[in-house]
Amino acid sequence: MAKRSIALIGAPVDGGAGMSGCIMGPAALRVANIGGALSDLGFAVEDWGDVTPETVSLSLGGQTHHENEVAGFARALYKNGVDAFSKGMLPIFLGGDHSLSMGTVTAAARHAAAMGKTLHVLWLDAHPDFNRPDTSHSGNMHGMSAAFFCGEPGFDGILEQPIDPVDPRHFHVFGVRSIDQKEGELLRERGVDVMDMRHIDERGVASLIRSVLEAVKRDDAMLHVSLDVDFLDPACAPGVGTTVPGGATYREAHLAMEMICDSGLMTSLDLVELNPYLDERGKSTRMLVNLTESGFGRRVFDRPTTAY
Ligand code: NNH
Ligand code: MN
Ligand code: MN
Ligand code: MN
Repeated sequence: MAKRSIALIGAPVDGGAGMSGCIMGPAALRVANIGGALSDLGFAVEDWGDVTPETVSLSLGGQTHHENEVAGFARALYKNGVDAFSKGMLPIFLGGDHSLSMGTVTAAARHAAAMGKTLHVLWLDAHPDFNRPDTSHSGNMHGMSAAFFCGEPGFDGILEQPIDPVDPRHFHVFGVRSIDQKEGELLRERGVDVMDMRHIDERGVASLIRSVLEAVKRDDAMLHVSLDVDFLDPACAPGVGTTVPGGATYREAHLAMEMICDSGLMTSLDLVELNPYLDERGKSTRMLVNLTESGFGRRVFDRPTTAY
């Protein structure tokens, strides 16, 4: 398979999270040389720098926080994302809190629709981020991004144009262990593919990830992967504002990324919620770079057939 060019797109947004610090995420990932790591794996890498958020004035009502900052970044990311896809590139979005997926996933969905395809989203996260403004307890928009791109109501004016909603059955949530009550009801009503930690413990990473990749392949769809640092166990990635115990281990997370790589199906990636202020000597930043390398072909030892 020909290697696609990669566009690194920085998104230093942190108004969507409950605490600040993700604004330093893109800088930390560059300090850890994410671009060089991908070049070493044989990719042509362009760093597009950090996007400039647009100026937005809207109110979602309720107690939603920082909707203008979040919408400003979402609009800029949407445009940059569509641009990268139309150039045939694979964008990697360097976050920034998880609200940035409001722009990145909608861009992928727009490109998929323009190509007559559908989009699947694999959400590696302790949380499903499926709250709406009217179900959220916190008002934090990083907990709402998936509800937005799946077409739930209550988000008017985030983007200027109508979105191409992701089919909730094509939204695969992997590794969750913290779900708010109304959020859980909504996930069930909409038929979201929820794989919680118990599923992973009982069936293992390989069989679950394989089923996701098979669905993507069956649909001849695009695949957006969104990697939230809190997917990982706090022991291997403490640099995040919302650590939840019982997360994916180093080995589990690598296996997921290796299988995604082998499938050749991933068309875009978010690296989100990294908070360097909370990190321990760059540990979480390096972990994210390391997982990205696995997602783009780093191998311990090449095997003749694909694992997937
Ligand atoms: N569900 C909570 C909320 O909506 C927490 C979301 N926090 C995250 N999501 N870190 O990944 O506020
Ligand atoms: Mn998240
Ligand atoms: Mn999370
Ligand atoms: Mn399908």
